[in-house]
Parts: sequence; structure tokens; C-alpha cells
Amino acid sequence: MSQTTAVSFHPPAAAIKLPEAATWPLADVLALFELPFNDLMFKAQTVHRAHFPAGDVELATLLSIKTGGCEEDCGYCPQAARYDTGVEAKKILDIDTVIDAAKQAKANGATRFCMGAAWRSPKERDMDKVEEMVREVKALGMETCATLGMLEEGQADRLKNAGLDFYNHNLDTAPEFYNNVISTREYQDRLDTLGRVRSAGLKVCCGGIVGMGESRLQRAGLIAQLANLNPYPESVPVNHLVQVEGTPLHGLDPLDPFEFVRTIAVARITMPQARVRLSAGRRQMGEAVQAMCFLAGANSIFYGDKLLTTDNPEAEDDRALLNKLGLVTRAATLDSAPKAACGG
Ligand code: SAM
Ligand code: DTB
Ligand code: SF4
Repeated sequence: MSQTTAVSFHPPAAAIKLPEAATWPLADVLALFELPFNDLMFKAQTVHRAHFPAGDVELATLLSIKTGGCEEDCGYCPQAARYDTGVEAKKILDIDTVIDAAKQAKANGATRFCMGAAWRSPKERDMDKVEEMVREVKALGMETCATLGMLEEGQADRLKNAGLDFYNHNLDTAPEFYNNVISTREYQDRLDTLGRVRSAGLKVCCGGIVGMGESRLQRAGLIAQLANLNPYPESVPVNHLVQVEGTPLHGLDPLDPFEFVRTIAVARITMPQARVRLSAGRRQMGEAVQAMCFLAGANSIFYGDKLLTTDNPEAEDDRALLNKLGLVTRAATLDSAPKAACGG
């Protein structure tokens, strides 16, 4: 707990003044990627400590509220109906199942609960159900997040009114690589949804996936897109591709783990006040690479045995890892910190 008392806390989310102009030319982002590894890590850790308590890690639990059968063609995704991945299409979960899962997540120490649906976009008949889920999870005192695909006019407002804190919608990759991965929606569609999310007053959770066969320049391109959003996202999930048999991206050569760590570090430096989440792919990563990611400025993980359809590390193993590294969960920092001083 000493890590949490020895450092000053970053300001509450409402008071954060995020940069207003595009401040990260692609060349500058690429130059960060090309630094000697130790220089990059030092820079990232320095930026990290200026904005966050050193050892604080947010635990976010994911629940798939509607699994499989998706009409989109995202090349990485086991939930796309057109790929034979063994994921069965299910109906939307009932509200009690969702509340029970959220209660369990809270009891296990998670502070954020993220509900994911395998939709291109939510249908009107789904919205009432999701709004009720959001209201009930919010009433438990958790931060709420949803990822439901593209939103139309008014849908983001409805979610905000129900008590949603964050909307997750990823850019996934650089614009130049995007068409290698997805054809059923455009990059601009994603930016439009992010605009609606912002206009509704929701906080933005937006990141991408690395390890899909993109180049370093394209990884830099993804980070530049995110960092130049105005303002940049409050949460940035950096996913390592989980290769699932049956998807087009299965069987790619694995990414050099140092490139993944570098991506986290560059996200931290370019988006200093964002929660950078070390997201999918931790199970395949090993403890040493995860530890490097925390050193590079990751301060959030998905916590719980499952992501949406693939396995995440066991919660018990995560607790052991955090303990070994002397990291402190955000639930613990919230308990030990003056309430008004904690945001993000
Ligand atoms: N259907 C909605 C959408 O695509 O916007 C929400 C759920 S979708 C599964 C959320 C995100 O999960 C995707 O944008 C992608 O970044 C990530 N994701 C999906 N499959 C993945 C995989 N195999 N490895 C890593 N990340 C993955
Ligand atoms: C995000 O960026 N990663 C999460 C969450 N947002 C919804 C999803 C990861 C999914 C990994 C593959 C699966 O489990 O289906
Ligand atoms: Fe559907 Fe989302 Fe998977 Fe794409 S990532 S196939 S939209 S569930």
C-alpha cells in the first residue's frame, strides 16, 4: 500500500484538460518506436509517474452479453458468423445473469464492468435491455462500459442517460492497414461512432490490436490516430491478437514481444493521462512480458477467467502476479485515497 501514499494522484476525470490540437505527427510517433528500448521504457515510466500513482492497476471485468453470430467480417474475430471457429451464436443474456456477474466481479475487486455484444450495431429492441443492464450495474457502484458496435444518432445519449460511463469502440489498426482486416465497415464509420459517443458526454475507450501482420509504421499509425483524437480517449485498450483457428488471421507469424511492449510505451507517452489497458493476449504472453508492459505504463487489465470468448489468465494467477510485482489494484487505491482526488 506504500506505493499509493508516496505519490500524488492525478486529477479527477472531470478536471482533466486533454490536449485540443493534433499534437502527434506520425514521424514523431515512429521516432518513439525507434528509440533504444531502455530509453523508451525510461521515458514511458517517467511520463507514467507524472500522471498516475506508480503501482496502481485498474481491474476491469468483461462479460459477453451477446455472443457469436455476428454479420461483420473482422478478420481477427471468433464471433463472426462467417468463420468456422466453434463459437456458438447465443441470445442476449438475461438481466439477472448480468447483475450476478457484475456483483461477482465487484466482490473480486474489479472497479469497471464492461459489457460486450457481437453486433454490427445494436437494434432498437436491444437498447431497452442494455439500458437496464447499465442502470443495474451502475447501481452496484461500478464504472460501466459497453461495446456494442456502431451507434446511430441518439443511441449514445440513451446509454449515457442510463448511467453508462465509457463506450468502447476500437479503431483496431492504422487506416492504411484497415482494409486488410475488415471490409464490412469503414474506418470513417468508427470515427463517426466515436464522435457520437463524445457528443453524448460519454468517456471514450478506444484502442486497437497489434500482431495482425501490420508493420511498425502501421503500429505507429494506429497510435497517432488515437493520440490525435481531440481529446484523446480516457481508456486505451492495447490488444495483442489472440489467434483463433478458423479466422483469417490464424497462423500468422507471432509478433516480437518487444514490439508489443514498445506499443504500450508509445501509447503511454502520447496519451499521458489515459488508462492504458494491457488487454487481450495476456494468457499467451507470460509474466515477464506483462511485467515489462506495466513498466511501460500499462495500468489496467481485464480481470477474470474469460475475455469475451477466449481465455484470460485465471484471476488467482493475476492476483499472484500483481503481488509479486508490488502492484496495487485500483479498488485498493480508491479505499486508501481521499475520495475527491481519484479520477480516470
Ligand atoms: N462487436 C463490437 C465491435 O466490434 O465494435 C464489440 C465487440 S468486439 C469483439 C470488440 C473488440 O475486441 C474488437 O474491436 C477488437 O479490437 C477486439 N478483439 C476481437 N477479437 C479479438 C482477438 N481475436 N484478439 C484481440 N482482440 C480482439
Ligand atoms: C477490447 O479492446 N478488447 C476486449 C474488449 N475491448 C471488448 C475484447 C477482446 C476480445 C478477445 C477475443 C475474444 O475473447 O473473443
Ligand atoms: Fe462482430 Fe465485433 Fe467481432 Fe467484428 S469484432 S465480427 S463487429 S463481434
